[in-house]
Amino acid sequence: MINPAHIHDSNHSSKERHKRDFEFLADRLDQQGIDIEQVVRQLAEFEVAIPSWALGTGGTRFGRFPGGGEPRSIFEKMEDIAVVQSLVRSTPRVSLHIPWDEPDDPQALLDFALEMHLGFDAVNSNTFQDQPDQPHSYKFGSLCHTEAAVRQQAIEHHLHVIEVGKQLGSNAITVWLADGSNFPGQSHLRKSFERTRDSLIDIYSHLPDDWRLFTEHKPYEPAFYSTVVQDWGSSLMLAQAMGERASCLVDLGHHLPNANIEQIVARLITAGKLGGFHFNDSKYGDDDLTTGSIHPYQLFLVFNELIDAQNDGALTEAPAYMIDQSHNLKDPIEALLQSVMELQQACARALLVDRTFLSGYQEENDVLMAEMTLKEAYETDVRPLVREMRIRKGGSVNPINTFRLSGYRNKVKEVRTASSSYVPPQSL
Ligand SMILES: [Mn+2]
Repeated sequence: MINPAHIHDSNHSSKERHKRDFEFLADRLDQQGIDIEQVVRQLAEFEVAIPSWALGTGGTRFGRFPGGGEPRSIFEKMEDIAVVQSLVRSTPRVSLHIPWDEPDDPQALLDFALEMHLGFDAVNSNTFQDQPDQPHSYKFGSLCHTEAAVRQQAIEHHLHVIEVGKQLGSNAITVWLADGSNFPGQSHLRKSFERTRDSLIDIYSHLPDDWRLFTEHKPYEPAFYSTVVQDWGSSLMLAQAMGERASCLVDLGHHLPNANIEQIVARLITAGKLGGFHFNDSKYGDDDLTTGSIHPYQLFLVFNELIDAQNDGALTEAPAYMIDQSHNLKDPIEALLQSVMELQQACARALLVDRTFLSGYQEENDVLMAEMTLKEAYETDVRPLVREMRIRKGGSVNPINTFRLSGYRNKVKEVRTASSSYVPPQSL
């Protein structure tokens, strides 16, 4: 673990410089009529879950290059997530994947999590792979399958995932389906969607009263001709068919190039069906790169929609936020720290948008000034504000630097030796 004294000492060395930067920004924002203290408080409320599969080195179908010291069990993954949380202070919950990280003893895992001051966010099902002991194959789909017995097996898997989640104090399930086809004619486009809908309605009918269910769309891969839940429209239809506690989850990498994701977010808010996010970034497809690494302006524009909707009451329930990335080249903990810092900055920038001005310019059709109002917030260096928030919550001014100086990775490399039973993490 990272010793709190190490974080304190590390912060202390940049204390004077940070103080000057923060005061400078506070003064600048004050001139714009923005109370920096209020923004720091709002930013402190932002939380994003870490998935249990993001702590190991990811890979592609061509290869995987593990860095050493990777967690071998869900308990070691929890230790790494606690390290991330101790430095950035926005990641108090874990999103578990079943069966990859299914605990033998859920109570023992819950006790361990509480010891680490961690909780559990949405649980994730998996019907995109066959498990060794299952009677039916998902080769031709799961909830959409032509055979009722296969659909029933997939439904029961989801009920099992919910049961495990209940024991861990989770209150939501995210459903991403690989169901689809590779060739025209392979499956009946309408009927496969209707079977999926009916299977989901069955799962939803067993959902505990205080739970939510999120459907996650994705245009292609592994299915390359048609994917059953391929876009936000399909996802919305499913959520609407299920009922009030079902909503849509937007994975930023699950869109075709140049899709206007912030507008999709706005549409789902209008429909009252925006349930959650998977953050990552992409250049071409579901690339699962570090959040904000390719399209930081898009990330800001997504947060702009969220803050706008939060302010005017259109967003009644906070979406479930999660980071869904594959770390092929970077140290997974460092990549997660970087992603959380990007999210904190995007959120902070969106909190600085002058919505009175923006709304006025929109009403007057002053295109240039409306755009400049967004740019004014986006181009503000919010790092002192974000650092201040982390300091106040006991975190680090410079999380990556503090992490490197702690020597954590080298320490766990000594303890965590390779295990043949270790399953490399993947990304959803
Ligand atoms: Mn995802």
